[in-house]
Amino acid sequence: MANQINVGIVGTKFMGRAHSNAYLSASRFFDLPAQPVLRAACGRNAADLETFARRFGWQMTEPRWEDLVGRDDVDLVDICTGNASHMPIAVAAARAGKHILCEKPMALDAAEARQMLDAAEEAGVCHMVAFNYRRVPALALARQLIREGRIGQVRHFNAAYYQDWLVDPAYGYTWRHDAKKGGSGAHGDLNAHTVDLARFLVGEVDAVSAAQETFVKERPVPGSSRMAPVTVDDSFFFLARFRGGALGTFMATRVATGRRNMLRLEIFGSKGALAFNLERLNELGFYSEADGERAQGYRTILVTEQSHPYLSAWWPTGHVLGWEHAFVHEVRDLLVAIHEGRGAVPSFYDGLRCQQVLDAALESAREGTWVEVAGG
Ligand code: SOE
Repeated sequence: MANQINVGIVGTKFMGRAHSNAYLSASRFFDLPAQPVLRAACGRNAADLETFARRFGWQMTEPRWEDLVGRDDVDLVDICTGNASHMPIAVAAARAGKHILCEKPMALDAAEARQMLDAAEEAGVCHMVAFNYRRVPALALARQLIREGRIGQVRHFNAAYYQDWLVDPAYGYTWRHDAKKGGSGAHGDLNAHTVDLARFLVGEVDAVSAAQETFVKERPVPGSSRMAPVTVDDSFFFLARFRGGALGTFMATRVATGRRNMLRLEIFGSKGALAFNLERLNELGFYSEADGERAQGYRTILVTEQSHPYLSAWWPTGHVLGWEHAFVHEVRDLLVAIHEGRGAVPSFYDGLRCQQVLDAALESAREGTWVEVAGG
């Protein structure tokens, strides 16, 4: 059969659906050097797994991820499970010689991320962390404009990732509320995205100073009359010093009442600025000193031109994209990297660097001091 890459996916919930859709769309809208084959899907609930496989066209199902990673007819293992299982699945997949796509956050901490990177490098497989927002065209364009010097030297990177699905204290207890299973709360879930974007757009973070808070201390356990203690943050804020001298602010919260999924960036440079809001993801705010006093002001770039990143694969100018399209771009770039036998970006190294920043911020929140970021 023509070039193909056989995919095995672990996880059939939100990210499993987003990734499945991405493989199907990538093969329809991009000229791929190798076609993704949806070979096998693994999930804990048998009924959900059968529905998932049928709906997205996964050819086989596996009840155990240990069996899926060992299949000879799987080339790429896609990890869409809860945070605590990322490391064991990725290490097993690497040892079985499989390429790996792992959802964010990469791991529970930098030590696990290091194990994943070492296993993948030792196996010589392609590895990527699914930081999908790098591949929102407006943010890919932002990186181009920054690299071209259009805003001059970056002085501030201000990031907020606001959600509000945990405002209600009656929202039931899940693995995301247990530090042993989630690593942290909004911090690892949402700051992971903005720390990766900070590295993508500005550069390395050298030192952080953090504060965290859990506003709802316990939550009802679904299907029981018990309450369970919440051992992670509802909100996690930190200041950052970048290697190039810029200052940054990172705010992640899942109790930002009324903000459903607002990832906001403001990047201020010596000659201009950029602004982004995920709830208006086709738009990029741009301010340029070059416009002069009379014509100064922020303009909104509608990022739907054929010359904009990824857009030539989609619709005519002005026809906007959705939240799911960044995942299509992500798997397209991964499949090309695998076919060409080269590394994918963001790799497990990028995932480790992100985890090192997250870990330093957690230490800072505990100690109440500035903490230098390890590694790098
Ligand atoms: C929940 O906070 C969540 O699904 C995150 O886990 C995703 O990474 C984010 O893109 C949307 O919100």
